[in-house]
Amino acid sequence: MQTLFKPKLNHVDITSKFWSHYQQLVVKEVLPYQWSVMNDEASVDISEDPQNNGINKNSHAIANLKIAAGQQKGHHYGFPFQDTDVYKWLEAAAYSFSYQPNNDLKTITDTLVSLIADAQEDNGYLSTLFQIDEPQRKFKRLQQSHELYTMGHYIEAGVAYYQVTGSGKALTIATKMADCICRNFGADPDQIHGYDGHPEIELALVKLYEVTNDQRYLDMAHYFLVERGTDPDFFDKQNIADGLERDLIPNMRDMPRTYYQADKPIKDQQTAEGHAVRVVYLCTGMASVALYTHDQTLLDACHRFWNDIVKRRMYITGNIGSTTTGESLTYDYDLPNDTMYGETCASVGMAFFAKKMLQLESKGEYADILEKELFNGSLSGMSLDGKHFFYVNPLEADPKASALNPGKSHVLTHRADWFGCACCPANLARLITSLSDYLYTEKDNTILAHQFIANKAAFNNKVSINQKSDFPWSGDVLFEITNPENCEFRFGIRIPQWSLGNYQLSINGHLASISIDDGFVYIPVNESKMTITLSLDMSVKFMAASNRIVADQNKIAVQRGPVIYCAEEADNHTSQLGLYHVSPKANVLVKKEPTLLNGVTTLDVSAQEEELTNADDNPYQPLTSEKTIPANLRLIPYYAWANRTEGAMRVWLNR
Ligand code: FUB
Ligand code: ZN
Repeated sequence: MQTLFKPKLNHVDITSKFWSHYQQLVVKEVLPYQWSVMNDEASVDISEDPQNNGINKNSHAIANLKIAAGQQKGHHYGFPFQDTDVYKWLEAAAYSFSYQPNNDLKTITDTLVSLIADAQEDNGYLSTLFQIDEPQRKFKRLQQSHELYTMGHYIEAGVAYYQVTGSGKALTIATKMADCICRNFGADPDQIHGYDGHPEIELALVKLYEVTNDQRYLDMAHYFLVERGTDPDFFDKQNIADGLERDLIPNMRDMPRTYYQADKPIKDQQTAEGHAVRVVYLCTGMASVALYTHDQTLLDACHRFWNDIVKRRMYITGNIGSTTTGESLTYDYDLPNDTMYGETCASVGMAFFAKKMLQLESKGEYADILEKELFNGSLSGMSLDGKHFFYVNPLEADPKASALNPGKSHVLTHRADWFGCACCPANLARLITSLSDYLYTEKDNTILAHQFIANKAAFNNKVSINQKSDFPWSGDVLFEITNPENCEFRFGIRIPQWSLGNYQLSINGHLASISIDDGFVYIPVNESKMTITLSLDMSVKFMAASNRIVADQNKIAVQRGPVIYCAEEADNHTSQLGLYHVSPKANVLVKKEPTLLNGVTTLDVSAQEEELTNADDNPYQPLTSEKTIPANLRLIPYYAWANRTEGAMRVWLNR
């Protein structure tokens, strides 16, 4: 194996007040908190996962590794993929060292890497459930086992840890794992002609390929993608051979093959179907592989799935997953707001997919979605204290409905301490700590600045960029480019979709008019210093949904910059937020509230409030003109809801 022990230098420092706060929050609160939960040292109330799989005793994630390593006695507890909570946490911690070196934490993570190395079998295999309790069933029930998913998450963590700290040990665990996978899977007669029920290993193997240059890892990732669905009976055959009733996760056998994106080969899959997180991880894997192999069938599938998700199956907040049944996508324009799923992991995964698509193609629409996920659908997954999390992210919720309507019991109206299936908390943490990797895309002779999150960036050609802004509250962005060697390159700045008709660009103090090319304006740079200012449209926008989306017909959502707003009971005296009617011409007062919800801009919208009918009245009466009174409807950013008194919330307001 050719290993390039060259730790990556993180060259982007986030200076944005908004995001530095979150990055520090992860270091100070989120990582220590999650570590104590995974060690079963925190006194927490663990909610069952929204699918009610009956796992909510404790985390046991570190204990599982200790048992596999022979350091402790006992059985495995938790989901087959319980190890991934630890790996995602390790990955988040690794990225945090690039902006906040922390010796105490580093001692913990080094010890953890040693524990993982001890838990790993000599042949590279590592999945604690199977090592501890089901040694005969390794790779025998891939529909449910998550073994490759689990190892994929370690590989991502190991690569990150190696890139940031230079740890050869962390990387060796990953390469041993990948070698084990390469031996066991493939087209040879004695290999398994299959893949995991949950995509993830594909994108992880490409990350490993990127740091090792080992072609086998890229080929393996490619194999998993092209093999997927070619034998639609693959999982069923394995289940029968393993013993049909011996499910590892209840109900998973009953899911349709589309749930696993394995009903037919990817090249023939026309729409994005099934479990939302599986879809977006699969897409990220496809885009990652296509970047190096230029496999047109994979690229075509990326485009099909992207369009399907973004144009027909995504909420205005960037959330995806319209139903709790199978945590899945459903059908075009089916986007109910109060029974939906919108898993945090799916939004995080969508950000991964968008980032990869940007590497493939310089199109603003990918960065628009990335931005949407960052400021809305992903961020809503965590409370302002960093210790409470949403798994499901509704656009409309009422505590009473969640408590009393079983069809809404998966919709929490407060963030939980932790989950029996704790996939989301550390997934969001790793996105936040790696945010500096999401701001620029470099290709050929072009630097694309596609996010407006303030930062200081240094590029290999000695170019540095100091991007200043108070985004997302202000749309004024300043780029100071220093180019000591007078390199010639193109600087592409995204003009966000929400500002298309109204923005101003100045270069070195002179107004500039440059036509937009697929969402970007390109500025040739060859001077040693250049200053670019961009003023984006921060006016409040009343948004309508396509009238094909039945759930949003006759409704209005409110957006300012990239931030989607919502009405919350805590500000608006009633749980009946549907009594408010908003006109698209309503006056809005935009107010900076430095002490509210850690500093937000609120919107006070003049509305009409209907009178609530008497409880004893006949509920159905001939239509009369509604009695309304003028009222003020206060809106807060969606990501910040459920941080005060528990109450109702809605994004889509009645017209
Ligand atoms: O199956 C592993 C993870 O658990 C998925 O990505 C989440 O959606 C949750 O079901
Ligand atoms: Zn999740």
